[in-house]
Amino acid sequence: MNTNINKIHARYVLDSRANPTVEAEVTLDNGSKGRASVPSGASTGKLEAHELRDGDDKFLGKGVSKAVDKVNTEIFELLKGHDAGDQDNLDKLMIELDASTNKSNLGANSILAVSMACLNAYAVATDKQMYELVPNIYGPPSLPVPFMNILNGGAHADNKVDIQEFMIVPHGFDQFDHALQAGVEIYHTLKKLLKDRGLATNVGDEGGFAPNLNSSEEVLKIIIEAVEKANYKMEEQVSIALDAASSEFYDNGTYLIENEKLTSSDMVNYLIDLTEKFPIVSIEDGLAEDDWDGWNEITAKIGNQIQLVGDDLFVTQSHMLQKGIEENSANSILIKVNQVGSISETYETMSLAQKSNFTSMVSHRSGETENVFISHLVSGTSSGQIKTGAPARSERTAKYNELLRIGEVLGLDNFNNSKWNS
Ligand code: 2PG
Ligand code: MG
Repeated sequence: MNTNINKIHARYVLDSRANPTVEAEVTLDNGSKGRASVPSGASTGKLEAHELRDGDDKFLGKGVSKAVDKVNTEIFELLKGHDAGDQDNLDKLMIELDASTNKSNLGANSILAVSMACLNAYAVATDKQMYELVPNIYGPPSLPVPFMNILNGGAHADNKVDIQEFMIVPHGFDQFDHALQAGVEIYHTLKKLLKDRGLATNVGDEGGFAPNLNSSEEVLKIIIEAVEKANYKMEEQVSIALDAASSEFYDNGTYLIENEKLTSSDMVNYLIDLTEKFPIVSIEDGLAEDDWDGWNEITAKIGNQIQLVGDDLFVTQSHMLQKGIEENSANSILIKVNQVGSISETYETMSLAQKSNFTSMVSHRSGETENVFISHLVSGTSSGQIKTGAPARSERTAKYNELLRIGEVLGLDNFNNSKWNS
């Protein structure tokens, strides 16, 4: 079968925050078509691959017409006639044409849209699901434990909560869909609890509630109440994870959290204290991207019990992860395809993580589309962990719904939860 690229066409579409983003459509010689659109972050790491935006007066500077043009001209000319099944080659050609260190010439948004659309087209052509084309980095395909962000703060909400994401981790279930159901029931129970207390039930960018609570402890207490009221057992069935996104409140060696100024060591102790008081199993970006000493300190102190996930710290890039491995700065990496900007580099980073005994949590961005590639990425690599927001807002549920569909093939009981169940 001829799966060479015949046509690539890009357009702008809108993401979940009313900003334009790039969508690419790839047509192969045999007529098969694939399509993909790219997400966009708000609390971005400094070293993320470059997102090419127009910066003019349209869309408040956020237009992507330059990125769309790059796909329709330079990238199409480059990839025309190449086999859509050779992902490494396609990505390598685009990276070479870009020739910058952070994809600033073509834009990571242009490159990634094409990279994912080619995989999608090849899956259509070969009558496969995308997860079947993804390398089995951590093991044979499986369904992940969902890290469901049910309460939003930080840059994702207009409230006073400093920690960006409070996630429930429904791990103590025999099937993925039962875990999802628990997450949904807890979400609704939390909504009712907030309402009963006269607190706002409007939601943040990732679908979690964004009430005006004053401290992380207050948030954690109400989440535990919701879990128990929904008739689930804390720890045995459901645990808690955080994304502090602390680069957002770190300046000049100081963390400004809950109206207090903390040194790096104070911040480490603040987090350790939270893990001692609450059933927290995973903390992402507890320390800021520039605070490597803080990362090393927290990993030395609690890295053997708590998953410490580097997001802004590693920006999904293997050379940054390598530094973290050498310095023992974390034990897990967040995987966001647009932080690195191509599928094959994402695989490379995840393979390095796997070889180094780091876990990988596959992640959405706060600005999302209906694209479901990450559901296939997490299932195919068998990384066992996905965070893709609350079980609300269609751009979030699209990912959970795709996992339900994948589960019909893999078996919904093919649930990769053993890490969390003692
Ligand atoms: C994060 C993400 C996704 P953003 O910090 O982990 O939850 O947020 O996409 O805004 O970087
Ligand atoms: Mg993060």
